Order: sequence, then structure tokens, then C-alpha cells
Amino acid sequence: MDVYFSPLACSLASRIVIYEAGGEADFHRVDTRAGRTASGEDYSKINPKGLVPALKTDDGVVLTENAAILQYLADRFPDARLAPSGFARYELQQWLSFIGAELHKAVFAILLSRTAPPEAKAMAKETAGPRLAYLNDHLAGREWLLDEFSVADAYLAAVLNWNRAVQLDFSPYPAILAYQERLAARPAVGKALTDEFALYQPA
Ligand SMILES: N[C@@H](CCC(=O)N[C@@H](CS)C(=O)NCC(=O)O)C(=O)O
Repeated sequence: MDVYFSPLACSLASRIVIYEAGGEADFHRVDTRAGRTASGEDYSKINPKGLVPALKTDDGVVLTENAAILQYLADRFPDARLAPSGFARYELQQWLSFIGAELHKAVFAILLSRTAPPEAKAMAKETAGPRLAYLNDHLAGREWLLDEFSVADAYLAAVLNWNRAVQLDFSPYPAILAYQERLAARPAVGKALTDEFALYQPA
């Protein structure tokens, strides 16, 4: 299995999941701006969208989009129990969608963007408030998004980590702050962050 990633991008979630599962993968670093992998491959031939993550299965099939890749990984390593079955699977899907659309794209991607105009950033900051409040309310009194740690927590770990750069004030959200501490205490999350911080060079 090949995983295409950029250091500390949302593809970090796939690394967390693979480490949680004790799984094996070949990680290929991608320079998304240059559209090339570290070994010089044209990344558009792997993912025409030019975005990370992408995953190539052992059968050579390419899968893209965090929600799909993370569920594939959870099913590929069933012993790690990183995705529930039954109705809870739809709740997992609900959280993957919320993180992807409402936090990743509508808030953090804009705040991290080098090209978004100040008006867009101001709007993203306004949007952040109710969404973080919703997340905080959900996490109050519980450990993880679902009953057990799941691939949705891995995705959220990657997205919330961007707040080191964005610096939204999380002090009104004590349940999120406590959740971030629980995430950091998980060996797989700590190792994934350490490995990708070592590769990260701020542009
Ligand atoms: N909808 C996609 C979004 C992926 C995405 O936004 N990836 C970012 C990194 S977090 C990226 O590759 N950005 C490079 C670019 O925009 O050129 C998914 O969930 O996989």
C-alpha cells in the first residue's frame, strides 16, 4: 500500500491510523505546489486533483478523499477497531463529513491560505465560533467523537493541529483543549506528529 502525503497536511490522519493499527505502508512525500512526489513522479497521474492524501492499494487502485481513505484503512486493519459497524458507522460518516466540510475546508483551509483575502479570513473566523462550540459541547463528558477512538479522531487530530499556526482562541472550548491533550497522549498520534514535524519546512 502506498500513501501520498505532505508533512502536517490532512494526510497526517492516514499516518495516525496506520500507526494506530500497527500497519505497514510506503509513504511518499508530495510537493503539491510542484505537483511532484519526492522521487520525481508526476503527482497528477496519481491524483488528478493534485491534493493529498491519496492511497494506492496493493492491487494498484488509487483512492482519494480523506473520508474514503480513512474508512478503507479502518476496514483494512479490522483488529484495530478504528471504525464501528452498524448505525455507529453512519455516525462516523457524519463526523468525517463535519470535519472535512465544516472545519477543514470552511475554517482552517481558509485561515491557512496564503491567497485568501482578509474578508474570507474574517468570515472563516466567524464561522469557526459556532462550529467549535458544537464540537466542544459534543466532547464535554466524553473521550472521543464516538464511543471509542476512531478514524474520525485521527482526522480531527490533523485538523486541530493546524491551530498551532492559525492561533484561534480555544480558551472558550475547554472540552476541545482536554481532547487535544488526550490525543497528544496517544503514542500513535505523538509519533505521527513527531515524524511529520521532522519533515516539515515552513514555506
Ligand atoms: N477533499 C479533500 C481535501 C484534501 C486537501 O485539501 N488536501 C490539501 C492538504 S490538507 C492539499 O493537498 N492541498 C494542496 C493544494 O491545495 O494544492 C480530502 O478530503 O481528501
